[in-house]
Amino acid sequence: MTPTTVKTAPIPGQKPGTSGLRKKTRVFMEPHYLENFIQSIWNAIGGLSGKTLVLGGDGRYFNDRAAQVILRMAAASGAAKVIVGQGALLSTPAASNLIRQRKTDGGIIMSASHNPGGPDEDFGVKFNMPNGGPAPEDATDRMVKATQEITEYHILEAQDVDLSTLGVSTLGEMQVEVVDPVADYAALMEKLFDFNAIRAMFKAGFTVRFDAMHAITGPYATAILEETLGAAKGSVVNGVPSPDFGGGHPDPNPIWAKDLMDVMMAGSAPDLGAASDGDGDRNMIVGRGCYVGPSDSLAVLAANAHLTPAFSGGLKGVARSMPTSRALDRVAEKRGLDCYETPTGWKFFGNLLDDGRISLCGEESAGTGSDHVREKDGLWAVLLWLNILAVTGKSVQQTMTDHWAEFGRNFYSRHDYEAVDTDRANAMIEALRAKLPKLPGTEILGRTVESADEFAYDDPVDGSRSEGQGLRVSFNGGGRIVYRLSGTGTVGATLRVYIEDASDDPSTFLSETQHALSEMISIADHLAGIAENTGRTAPDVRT
Ligand code: VG1
Ligand code: CO
Repeated sequence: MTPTTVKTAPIPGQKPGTSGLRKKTRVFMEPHYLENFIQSIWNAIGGLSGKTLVLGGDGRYFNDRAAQVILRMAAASGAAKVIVGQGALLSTPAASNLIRQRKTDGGIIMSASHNPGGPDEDFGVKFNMPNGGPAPEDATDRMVKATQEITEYHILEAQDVDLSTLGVSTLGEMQVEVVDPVADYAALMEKLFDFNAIRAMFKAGFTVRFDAMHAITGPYATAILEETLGAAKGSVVNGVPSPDFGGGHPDPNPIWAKDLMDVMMAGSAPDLGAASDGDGDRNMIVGRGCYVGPSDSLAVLAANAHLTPAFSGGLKGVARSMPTSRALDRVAEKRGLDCYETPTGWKFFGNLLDDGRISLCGEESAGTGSDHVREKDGLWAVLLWLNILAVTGKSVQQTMTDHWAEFGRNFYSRHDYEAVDTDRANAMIEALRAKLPKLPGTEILGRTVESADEFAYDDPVDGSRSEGQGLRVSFNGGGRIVYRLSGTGTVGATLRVYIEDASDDPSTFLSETQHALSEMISIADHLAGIAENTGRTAPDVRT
């Protein structure tokens, strides 16, 4: 087995977005496409000689083939060892945990997360750093530069490695260790939460329905919820990962997890419903007859985390991505916690977590996490909810009602316009950007603009600056609209409009969200001219 060197040339567009490089699967399967990007990662991190990596993915179509290519390329570039999840599977948080537990030099996660999978859908690759977190911008910038300069890549000519059997084998000079994808992660969860209290709650009749959406969390949720904690058999549904996620979008929101929503809104609903996404880092929480928006979930977790062993000493501080609702800020203020506002994408939380400034953070897109790993973590969030409910004995609905009574409510919704013509979307954002300086003090459909700007972030730990992170317009009284273009889509542009309005009037707390936001929704359209500019009269997805 000798390494071969293959001549290649740069392929345009190999630029990681919000979370790794995502493209159509067929693009990834084109000659040299995957190889160029993987070699560029090696080149950007100073080579692989003597290094140890973690490798795994969410099991989507091409996951198994890509894993074999990546292993042969790691061996050809002198890696000492690659630790692979059995079957080349690892959820994103489990991969982050393995990188940390085994103190590796980083890892490759094969996933396009909530994007659908299959030969005509999406694939993705991302590199995580030795801290277990997504590569920050300076590292991805180096990768992009490497993709533009690449002339050759190195690969071993060899048969496939058997990834179905646990244990150590060799590929050329490199060790390949196949590990149980669930074991280390499950052990970590047991350390963080009061499993006895959750077990007792299930024993007393508490019911849960966890929809794994045919994606990676199935095996994790079955092992932890059913086999360890004693939730009834069948509590985990759609629990076997499939390469095309059963033909659906593995995106845990009321649209794509509609089956779960229907069950939870029916009379005989379980006490807690939850769902996770393609790679297991997102979570949706829904109580009996009560959907919990991700921003509210984050705020509830921040307010109650101290009830669980993981946070018994209290939280160090909290953080949210900029478009996430300010419900978290209300909790932080009342509890005297520092609250940071970062750009969209988990990579921006890494420094705050590493520096010990925060211990809990999240995004409106159903991502919640803590310092236990350096990724958002879907099942962890569900376990945190379960632990809190086991301590308080409250229902989800009661938890929400009490939370709003104590902190007030921020109504919140994200409206997505998918596969919009890229030029039109860019033109709309540009026109709005030009308008921002003149907005403060003006009145739009009865609301006065307090401030308007384009968000830029100065990382307080390493001083790096990230510009162009979304246009935001805030109104007197706590209303806010944020506009940004998605960095994870693979077709045209996806316009995300984040709409928020604050209320301290208890008589409004149980209002329906879209209704409560109707004024702000009209303002959002009026201000940016969404209908004229995109040709769409309604969003494709409302979360
Ligand atoms: C989206 C979400 C963002 C999240 C990112 C990756 O990005 O808005 O909050 O961090 O997906 O999540 P964008 O650029 O499309 O808005 V995942 O679960 O897809 O890795
Ligand atoms: Co994800």
